[in-house]
Amino acid sequence: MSITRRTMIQQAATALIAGAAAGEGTVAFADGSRQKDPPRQSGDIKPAWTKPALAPGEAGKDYRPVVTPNNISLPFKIVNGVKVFHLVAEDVEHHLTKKLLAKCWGFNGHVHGPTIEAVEGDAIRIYVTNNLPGATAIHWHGIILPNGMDGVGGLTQKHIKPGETFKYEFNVHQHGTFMYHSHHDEMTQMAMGLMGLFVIHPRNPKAPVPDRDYAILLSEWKIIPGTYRPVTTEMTDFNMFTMNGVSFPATEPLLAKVGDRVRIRIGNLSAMDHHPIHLHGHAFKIVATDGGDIPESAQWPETAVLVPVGSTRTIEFIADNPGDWLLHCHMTHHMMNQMGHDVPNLIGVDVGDLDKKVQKLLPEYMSMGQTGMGDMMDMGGPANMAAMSWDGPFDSATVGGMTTVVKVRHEIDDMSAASWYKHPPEQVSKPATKEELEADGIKTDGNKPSAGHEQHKHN
Ligand SMILES: [Cu+2]
Repeated sequence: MSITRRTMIQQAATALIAGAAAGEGTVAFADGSRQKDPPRQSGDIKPAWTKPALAPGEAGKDYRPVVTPNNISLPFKIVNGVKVFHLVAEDVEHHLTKKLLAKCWGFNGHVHGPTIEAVEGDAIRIYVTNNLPGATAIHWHGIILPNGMDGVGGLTQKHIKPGETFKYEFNVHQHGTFMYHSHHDEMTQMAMGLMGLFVIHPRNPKAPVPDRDYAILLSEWKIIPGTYRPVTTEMTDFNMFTMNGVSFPATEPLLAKVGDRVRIRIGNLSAMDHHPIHLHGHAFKIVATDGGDIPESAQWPETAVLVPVGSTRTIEFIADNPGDWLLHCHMTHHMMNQMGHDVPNLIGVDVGDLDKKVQKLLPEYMSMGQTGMGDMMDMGGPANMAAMSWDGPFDSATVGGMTTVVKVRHEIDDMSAASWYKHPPEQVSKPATKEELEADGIKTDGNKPSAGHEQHKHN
């Protein structure tokens, strides 16, 4: 008997009716066969937040506070066993670098907002006051909580209008690195800086507790040199890339003593870019995401961790290599500050007396980039602009943007953050002497060593 579409539908309908008649727990198929429901989770299915809260976790006893470079942790009060926080969304004038001031939106005078710290089992109450010119709503990213506390403007709550204060209440029964950010007019409000980190410490840690615990939030901005307002409609051409709201060299270094277990929590709330964050001088393991801990058997060694937009990655390593080690986004355009963008490519171009001619009309004109961007240095430009280079301990340096330095030392003191690593002299790369070159059989042509092969001849 040939099965037509009609008979199939009829059979399916009959099967469904039969299935329904047979009661729940049966799945019926079009051919009339029936199968038992796959086994389900048994017992009472409830999300973690329904568990009763524990006594508020205490710093020093239940957890070691996290360090958020260039920012602080949000203070709180304990009222009847509940940790009470108060975030105020407001205008904040904020320096992305020493020379670049921006008119942003932040929380409690900071860009981004201070880090909220809690302990697994804590009962939390967060008041959010809106002192912005427009409505907002604040979402607790990655935290398992009642739906009406999720902070999505319009979907799970009314907007927090200017002047209003809303109350969010939930128990946290998870640990890890999470975030908070505006979830109303997201494109505008997140581009203006309305975001922060939310760290929940484990109540009874199973993994080793780190000696150094740092938290970094990545973001990206478009700020036209000479102006103060972030361009919130930008989709692709961002020109400032920040860690905790600042670009190198304004980023505070991460200190570690030789032998320390170092944890670095990295969240990314950039508008459009995932960032591969690379650490020099050490290999690390990715131990957690904002979804939870990664079992040790599933961790593998890395030197760069891709932190996608809207996620966190936590890395750990033992600091065993003294020095000043860069920690930076490996996208080269994300290691630049403002002026590295939109410059015409003049590499190898002889501009001759072009500058003199143009300067008759535009006295401050200067050609840039004939040997790359490194020669642009700090050549002035409009007021309120991030510098291109800075004075390093050896030479002027061009790294900027989404960059910081992990300073690993045998001893840490008050000067460690401000001072550069003192290298054993024999361990620093320096110009090779004629004798050294000759001893290793490297031919030199005057001052220019040759690689020892014939130059390719081009017609
Ligand atoms: Cu990047």
